[in-house]
Amino acid sequence: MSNGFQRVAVIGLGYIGLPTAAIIASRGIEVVGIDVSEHAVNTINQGKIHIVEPDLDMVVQAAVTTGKLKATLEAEPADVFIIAVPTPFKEGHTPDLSYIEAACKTIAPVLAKGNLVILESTSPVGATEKVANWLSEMRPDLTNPITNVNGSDLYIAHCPERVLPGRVLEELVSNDRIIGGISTACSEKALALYKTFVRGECLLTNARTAEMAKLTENAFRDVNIAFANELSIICDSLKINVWELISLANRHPRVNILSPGPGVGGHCIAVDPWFIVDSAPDEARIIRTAREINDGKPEYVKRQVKAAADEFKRPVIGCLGLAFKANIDDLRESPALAITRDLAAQGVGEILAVEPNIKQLPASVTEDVSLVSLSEAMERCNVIVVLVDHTEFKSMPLEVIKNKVVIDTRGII
Ligand code: SAJ
Repeated sequence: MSNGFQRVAVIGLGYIGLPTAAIIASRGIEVVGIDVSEHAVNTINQGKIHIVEPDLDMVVQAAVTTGKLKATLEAEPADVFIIAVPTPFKEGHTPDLSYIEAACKTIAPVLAKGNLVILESTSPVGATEKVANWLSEMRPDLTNPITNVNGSDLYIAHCPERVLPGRVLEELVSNDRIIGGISTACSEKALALYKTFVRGECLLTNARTAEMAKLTENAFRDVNIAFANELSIICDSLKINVWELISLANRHPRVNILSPGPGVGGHCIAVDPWFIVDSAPDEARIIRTAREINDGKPEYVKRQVKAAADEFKRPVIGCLGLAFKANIDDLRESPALAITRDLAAQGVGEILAVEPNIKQLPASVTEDVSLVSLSEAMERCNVIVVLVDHTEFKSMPLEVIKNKVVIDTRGII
């Protein structure tokens, strides 16, 4: 079912853009993926993938082999342009929209009357209107939906992605989607596109509400993780096992406490709440505090490791996991990576990192950290810090950790 869309362009072939491109291609629509990375473009055109995501390799390979998906460095005309580029923050936690602006510059020359432009990148409130204004400046010949509510040449909408890394292919299809058009006509046009591959419900609203909904979802999770992280520190000082405590409290029918950890990582939950704080600095008090609590957790873990290492003449510390969460290779904004790097930089001991999902250490940690197998780390270390609950670590036999000091930030041991 193509709903009249012949060709879709996806700008940004990362964790969201590539799976989205591949799924749309799998529905028989021609998809062109545009990326600034030559490596990504070449890899995809060989039917391979440059990121780790379960089953994505098969879907991409099938889409490329059938000729429905190709990747390019330059924009080409299409009916729909889906922008799926990163929105990090700059100094002072203010949103950096430069990748979105660059994506607009890339597509502007090939835009035509009737095109639909969808912003999927997580964005601060007002960003979709900015896209409409930028495109208007870049292509004054095409009328935009802000100033032409009753009919414009371009249709522009925000449809935030909500998929969980590790379950992207499933959630892309099954999750409900929020579609916020600049005008109702924009929402309806975008709805027709999502209907081609989304089985979940598509809920229509305006662009600003859609932007805020996405930020709210991640801020909700951040606040709840902050609660768990704060509890873990309180429990340490009161000599209570926080994992036991949480499992007991969660037996209450209306209590559902999340899991403490070494801090919150990734490019979403650790970033998006700041966009709300930036838009409403005086009002967003819990949201800001939650960010500060979660950002403070790595310092707390480092102090624990240092105290444990001080008990040994030649401390060898096994850092289990570098990714920002279990069973992925994504090291972006990873507290585990930051803790490992800082422990090495502070000379706390010899640092052995175990990360089964990567083949080499990122440049930021190569000095004084060795990437080793789990068995080598277990043979040599006297302090273990569990930073990520990867499956490989969960099945570790208990005798290998006998006589070692264990700091388990994930509660797997
Ligand atoms: N974490 C905890 N304790 C928990 C849950 C998570 O410490 O109980 C940590 C994880 O270890 C990780 C971080 O939080 O470091 C974030 O992990 P996550 O699995 O909660 O979420 P993400 O960042 O992988 O994906 C989130 C999802 N948002 C929500 O669940 C509300 C996903 O649906 C979004 O699409 C994604 O952000 C995004 O792209 O915004």
